[in-house]
Amino acid sequence: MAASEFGKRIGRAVRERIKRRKSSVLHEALWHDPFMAASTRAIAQRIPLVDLIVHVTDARIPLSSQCHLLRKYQTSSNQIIALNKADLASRSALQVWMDYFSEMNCISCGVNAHNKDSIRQFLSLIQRQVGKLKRTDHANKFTATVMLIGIPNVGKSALANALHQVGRISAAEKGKLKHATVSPEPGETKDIRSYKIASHPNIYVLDTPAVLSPKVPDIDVLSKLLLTGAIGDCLAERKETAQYFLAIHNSSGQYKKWAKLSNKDSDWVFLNSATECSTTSGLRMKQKNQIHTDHTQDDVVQVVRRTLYETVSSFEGNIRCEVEMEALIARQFTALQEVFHVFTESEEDAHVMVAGKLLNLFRTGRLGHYIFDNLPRNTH
Ligand SMILES: Nc1nc2c(ncn2[C@@H]2O[C@H](COP(=O)(O)OP(=O)(O)OP(=O)(O)O)[C@@H](O)[C@H]2O)c(=O)[nH]1
Ligand SMILES: [Mg+2]
Repeated sequence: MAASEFGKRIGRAVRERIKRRKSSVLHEALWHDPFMAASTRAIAQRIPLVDLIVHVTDARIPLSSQCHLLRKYQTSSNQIIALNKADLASRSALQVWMDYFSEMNCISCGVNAHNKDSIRQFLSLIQRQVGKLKRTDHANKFTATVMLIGIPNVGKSALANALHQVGRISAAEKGKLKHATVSPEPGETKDIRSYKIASHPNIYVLDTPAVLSPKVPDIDVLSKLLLTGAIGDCLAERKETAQYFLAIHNSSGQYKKWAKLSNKDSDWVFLNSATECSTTSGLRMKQKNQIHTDHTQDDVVQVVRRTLYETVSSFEGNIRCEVEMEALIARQFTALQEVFHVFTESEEDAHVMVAGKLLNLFRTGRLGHYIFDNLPRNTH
């Protein structure tokens, strides 16, 4: 498939860049630096001391985002695999992955760190698991520690904050809420910090710095880590990352659900920001009713979706062929340049800007729901 060729292409570019950096003065700074090595040692030393491990992964890449430190604990009853960012993943495919983990005797749970109900359910699961721990006598006096471990940018700190907030409120405890720093850039958290998330028994969650294996993974994994933001965009050309996304998007058929946004296929009236000012309430109602399933009313998002739909559905080439897919993507870049109002002298600069904006929309879930990993072959 053309999409996997695009993935391999960018995975190779990332690996080359890491290799080049390794032999330069800025030694390994792009992958596994001495700071990460030290924090990994600190985390590994604590693993045997904590009561429960939450292995935080990205639901869009349930395998590729696994942390090498935890492989041997996977089926242990004191580990939960949190498939975080579940809001960005395809719901039905995520259920298949949870069934897979269950067959593997692993406890897994889809979570959205930005959603209180999801966090409440996740907190209940943690409390149930803690409740099963051996110390049933003096249960109320027992204090449990839960450590969040994972690769960069999977949402460990966002989960720590959300659990702390929900847990403290439900425990009706007074006192200031603490805040872990959350950032879209990988590698934000620099130390291990504890946050109280429940009382009776007391449960503390430890937020930790990101862990990556010192061994650079294969190019398929690298490309997915890049696409989901687990490793920084500085490791590849933004344009290539966006091309990879478009190749997946065009092959996935996700664009089909945006047919209703196309002028050709419906009488839906697209309102850009200029016309919206002069709309009547009737038109507003019409728009509201017709896109009631969309969680965003953002005009630009709607035009991007429509543009993607129209460019793919009108394309007559064979998108299974890499060269033809590339031609389609080039066409999409040109169309999106207008949508994003990107006008620069150099076409290359314009494409880099388009790529940045497109990746931002994709990574915030506004261009569809995806799971990029395939289930291991011998199971399904
Ligand atoms: N859509 C969505 N975004 C999330 C979710 N959880 C975290 N994020 C976003 O993902 C980005 C990374 O979140 P962090 O909590 O900083 O991730 P981290 O694992 O602590 O990252 P490091 O400290 O760099 O290892 C931020 O932009 C968060 O807002 C989630 O469940 N859904
Ligand atoms: Mg963090």
